[in-house]
Amino acid sequence: MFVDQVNIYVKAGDGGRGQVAFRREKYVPDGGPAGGDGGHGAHVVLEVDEGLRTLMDFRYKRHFKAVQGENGMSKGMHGRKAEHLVVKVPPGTVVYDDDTDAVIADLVHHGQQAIVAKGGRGGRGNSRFATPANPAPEHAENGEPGEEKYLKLELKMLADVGLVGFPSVGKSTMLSIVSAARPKIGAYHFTTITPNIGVVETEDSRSFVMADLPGLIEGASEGVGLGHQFLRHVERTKVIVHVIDMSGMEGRDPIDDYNIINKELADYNLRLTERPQVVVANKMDMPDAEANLEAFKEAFPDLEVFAISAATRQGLRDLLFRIADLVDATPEFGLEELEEKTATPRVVYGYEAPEAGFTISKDEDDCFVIKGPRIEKLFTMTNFMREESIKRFARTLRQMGVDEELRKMGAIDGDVVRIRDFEFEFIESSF
Ligand SMILES: Nc1nc2c(ncn2[C@@H]2O[C@H](COP(=O)(O)OP(=O)(O)OP(=O)(O)O)[C@@H](O)[C@H]2O)c(=O)[nH]1
Ligand SMILES: [Mg+2]
Repeated sequence: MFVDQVNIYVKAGDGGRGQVAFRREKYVPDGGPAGGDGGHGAHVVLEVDEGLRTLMDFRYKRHFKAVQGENGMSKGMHGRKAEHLVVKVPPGTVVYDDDTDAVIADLVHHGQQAIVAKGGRGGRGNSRFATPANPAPEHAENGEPGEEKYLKLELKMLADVGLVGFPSVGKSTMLSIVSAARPKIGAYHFTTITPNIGVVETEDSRSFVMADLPGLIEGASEGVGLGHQFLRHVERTKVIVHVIDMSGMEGRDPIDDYNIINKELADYNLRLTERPQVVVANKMDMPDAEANLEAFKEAFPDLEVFAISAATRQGLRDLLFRIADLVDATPEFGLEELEEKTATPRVVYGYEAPEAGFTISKDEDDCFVIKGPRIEKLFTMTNFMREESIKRFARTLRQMGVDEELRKMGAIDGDVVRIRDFEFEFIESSF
């Protein structure tokens, strides 16, 4: 198992602004309020797409912003609500709130969705604020801001592709040049003891997960050279890439190598031979490689062989295309086991009302600073261009006990009070 991880930022759409408007009809002298509500802002939604295998796409795009709700209009027309932003993730993606480390969603099945940032409610238009005492209010709300979050996406991956072959044929070297993985490479046998894994991306933007499995030797299927443990890894892959050292530099014949490894795979589990296999002739930069390849092709005339050099990076492009084709075309093996181990499907639709509490502190410049989620939200939803909305805002603060608290802290007329980047004067019992 290997964990792929990315950090992203999501911002849901703000709600649209509510409208202040009045009816102007021919025979109605003083029309009532007719400002419509703003539309709701769009959510950011993550959705499982079983066609995705990795979190590769998020390396290039990490910011996701959903659109705002439409503003309310006159004649009682509400703004349209915005279309949700759906972001596709591979099955098995676990979503964390990066600030708290809490799990927000555990996405397993195709089509499963989780709202990771809630769109803001549309602001109410003035028709909603009419009361017998104030039948023509000049007040409307701004839209509620959409949630924003920093998320961590985590994907536990199994390899799609396993690099199989004798020790020192260049499996790890190959993995290191086609992915960001940095496995240990050595001129001695069994350099790799536990598999390394990397995400490979082809030129046509397909991606798959590849592992450099430990080297196999004759008798591996009976346990020689830790064979069982090594072969177990092969069982979990879809496609086998069989790497052969074509230079013969270690004194073995590549034809024998090919036959021996295939026999070990078959002896271990016949199902391994059902797996598509891509044959790679490596170390083609070495002097005897060309001649050995000729002989190899004569021995296996029907076999497709990809001649490459991991050292000089030759021949890799077509090889990767071929592997990607096979990964796309091959169904999963041994998925039953995998599903048992993954967490139970669970989607958490979190909603928390903003906390009513607030804090007041005194800044260096003697200004009173008010903080608190509910107050700050109220602040952003208030249109300070309108006298009536400002009064309403002040009234709500008083109801919440802000004025009293300010007074306790010694605030007097004319003192400056700040909420976010907005400053105003404290005036006792002004409203
Ligand atoms: N000349 C040449 N040497 C290579 C090439 N690919 C790998 N090597 C060398 O072969 C040796 C073994 O490479 P590794 O990538 O560690 O081989 P491995 O198959 O992962 O070996 P194990 O992990 O021990 O099974 C190293 O010294 C590499 O530098 C190649 O294309 N040409
Ligand atoms: Mg290795």
